[in-house]
Amino acid sequence: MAQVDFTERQLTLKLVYYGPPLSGKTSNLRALHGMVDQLNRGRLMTLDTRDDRTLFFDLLPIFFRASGFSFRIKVYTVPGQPVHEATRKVVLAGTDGIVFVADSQPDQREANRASWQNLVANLASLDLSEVPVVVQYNKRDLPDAVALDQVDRFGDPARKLEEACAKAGAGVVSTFFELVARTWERLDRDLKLAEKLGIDGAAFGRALAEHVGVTTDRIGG
Ligand SMILES: Nc1nc2c(ncn2[C@@H]2O[C@H](COP(=O)(O)OP(=O)(O)O)[C@@H](O)[C@H]2O)c(=O)[nH]1
Ligand SMILES: [Mg+2]
Repeated sequence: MAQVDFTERQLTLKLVYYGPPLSGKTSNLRALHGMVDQLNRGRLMTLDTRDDRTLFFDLLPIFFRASGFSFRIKVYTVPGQPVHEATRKVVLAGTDGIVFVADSQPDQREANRASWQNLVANLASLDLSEVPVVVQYNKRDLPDAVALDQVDRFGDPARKLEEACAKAGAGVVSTFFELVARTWERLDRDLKLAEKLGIDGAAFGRALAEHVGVTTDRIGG
């Protein structure tokens, strides 16, 4: 759960990008890093092996001030390979919100499904089943991408889906803001953030948007 420090007037959120191997989690973080003002971000830490797969995790810290409060958002990715189960659990612990990056390619359906089931099981075991999950279908640029009305909605036919071409940066910021909004909503319900911090979700989103390039985020443009 988010850490609120009233003495230091500081709130720290932890967000995690989850999904099967090579779906584009690190690409999301790279694109996001490129769209955050330099003054408001820390170093993007990525740790890739030679075959392009994340070995441990990536971390992008974002920070900004609003209403006399310091906000820190720590954005992580997990390694997707089944063998890295222990790392995934450690990264997932205490998370406030999740983006599930699914791969749009038809041959990745099973990998998406396996990773989703792994996420659901890990959230249950960490007592995090109430944490908001935003589903992003990435690699929409590929010619064989499964049509959006035919993709897996992971058990919820009404589930809202985000579309992205993370490699080109499209859809990355809108996914991130959807996650931030849903995370705030949920924390506000449980921690009465707006009341305690004197800033509501909309104002929080606006303050964040001043430092993250919303205008550069257009699918196909
Ligand atoms: N065509 C296409 N390839 C992508 C896209 N996003 C990521 N990739 C590629 O998919 C591979 C895996 O991406 P990466 O971000 O490392 O995936 P991760 O394992 O989930 O962190 C890389 O070769 C990326 O260049 C996309 O939107 N479109
Ligand atoms: Mg990665």
